[in-house]
Formats: sequence, structure tokens, C-alpha cells
Amino acid sequence: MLNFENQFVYSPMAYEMVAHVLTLGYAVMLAALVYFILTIRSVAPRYRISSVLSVVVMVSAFLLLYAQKASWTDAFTFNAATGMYEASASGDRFSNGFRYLNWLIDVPMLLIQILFVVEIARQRRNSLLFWFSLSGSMMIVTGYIGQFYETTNVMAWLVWGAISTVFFAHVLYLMHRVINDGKRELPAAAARVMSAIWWLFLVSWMLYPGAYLMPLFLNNEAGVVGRQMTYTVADITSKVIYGVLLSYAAMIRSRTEGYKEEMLPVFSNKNNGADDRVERQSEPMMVN
Ligand code: RET
Repeated sequence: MLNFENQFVYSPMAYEMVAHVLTLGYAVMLAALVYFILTIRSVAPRYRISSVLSVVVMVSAFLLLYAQKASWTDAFTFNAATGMYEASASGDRFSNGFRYLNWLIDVPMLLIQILFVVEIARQRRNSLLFWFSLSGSMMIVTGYIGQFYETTNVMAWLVWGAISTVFFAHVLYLMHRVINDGKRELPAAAARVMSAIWWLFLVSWMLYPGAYLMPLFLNNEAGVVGRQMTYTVADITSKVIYGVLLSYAAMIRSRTEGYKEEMLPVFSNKNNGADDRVERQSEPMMVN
């Protein structure tokens, strides 16, 4: 009822584009889940928590984006008389709320993830853990409240959006510092990956407030399709590509520190049941 998606009727093309892009969203999360599980041993054990957090992000995103797609298909049904998709007789209405709840889990995870790949003193890391979690979740909670007002109270919608933006600015500031400071300690190749991560982070995270404001720019069917596409592109970049780049930076670090990549036992005939510690790498491998 409350989100602007419920104000329109949709041509079959617009309806299906949204259904497809939402399906793409959760399919990518499932595919990436497999990727993060299978590549976890390509980084030294001390960086593996980054891949573990990617796995957590993927599972939660898969489930909530699946619910998001169901919300779309439940909310509209085809009317043969008009040739359009219209609000379902069941009374189910579309809500973007699932996304926000997903972000509530994923945003702190994505922010915390980087702290395990760059070099940070323990005390500073604890403080960053706290502020990333606090500002990250406050950004989402205030935005979540705001999006309920997008069709009923423009002022409340914009004010909550502005409050959320204050927390967003704090998150951006902290992340910029983490990446810049962290780069100094990293091998050159990993530092370059970190610079790429910063730009990817900045652009992909900016897409979310853009999609929030979509009714302001395009208050029609095209705006609905545009918003769901924007969210999906943002989700794939901010969760999946970000996670892949972080694990790549961790891989470079691991190698420069002497870690020899392991294969999953299932792909290898070597004894990979052996201990993971780097020191063990130089020992002769036992053949099964
Ligand atoms: C909201 C409300 C309007 C103002 C701002 C917002 C920012 C949202 C962001 C979300 C990031 C989500 C991610 C999810 C990944 O799983 C809440 C839309 C600034 C930055 C990265």
C-alpha cells in the first residue's frame, strides 16, 4: 500500500522486467554463495573470516530477495480485459521492506568484512566494529521508517531520508579512512585492489539513496522498473563484486606471506585434511 510501486498498473513488459530483475538478484546470490564457499581455502586462515562474512551476506540476501520477488508476484495479477497487470484481488501489496531488512543484516557485515583484510591495530578495529555497526544500522533503520511515507507524507519521507544520509556520510568517512590507512601496509598489487574497492563501494552504495528518491524523478511505471533495476545492480556490486575483490586482495596478501593455495579436498588427491597453518605448507604432503 505504502510504496509507490502500488500506485500503477503495469504493461506485461514492465511487469516481467521487474520479475526478471528480481529473480536475477537472488540467483546471483546463490551462485556467489557457492563461489565464496569453494574459494575459501585460496586465502590464508587468518583472512578467511572475510569469505565467511560473504557467505553470511549471500544466504541472507538470497532469502530476502526471494521474498522480495514473491512480494511482487503476489501483489499484481494479469487482467485479461485490460491487458495489464493490476493490484491483486487478494489484497497483497508490494513492499520494498524486505530489502531494508536484508540491508540491516548485510550492511554491518560488509563494513566489518574489510577490517579482516587490511592491517588495523586491535583497539582501532574494535572502535571501527562499533561505529560501522551503529552508523550502518541507524542509516538503514531511519531509511526504513522513511520509505513508509513515500506516498503519504513527502516531508516525513525526505526528513527521514536526510537523517539516514547523516549516518551514511559517517560510514563513507570511516570507510575512506580504513581503505587509505590500510593501503599503506599492503603489497602494491593488493593496494591497487583496495583503491578499486573504494570506488566500487562509493558508486554502488550511492545507488541506494538514488533508488529511494526515484518517485521524485520518475513517478510512473518506468520509475518502478528503474528502481528495481537500480537496487539489483547495487546489490550485485556492493555484495558480490565487493566480496570477490576483497577475497582477491586477501589472496594476494596470503601469497606474499608465503601461503600456498590449497585445493578443496574434493578436487585434490593430496592430503588436504592436514592442518591449515602456513608452517605446515613446507612439509611434504602425505599422499592418500
Ligand atoms: C537509504 C535511505 C535514504 C538515504 C540513504 C540510504 C542509504 C542506503 C544505503 C544502503 C546500502 C545498502 C547495502 C546493502 C547491501 O547489502 C537507507 C536508502 C543514504 C547506502 C550496501
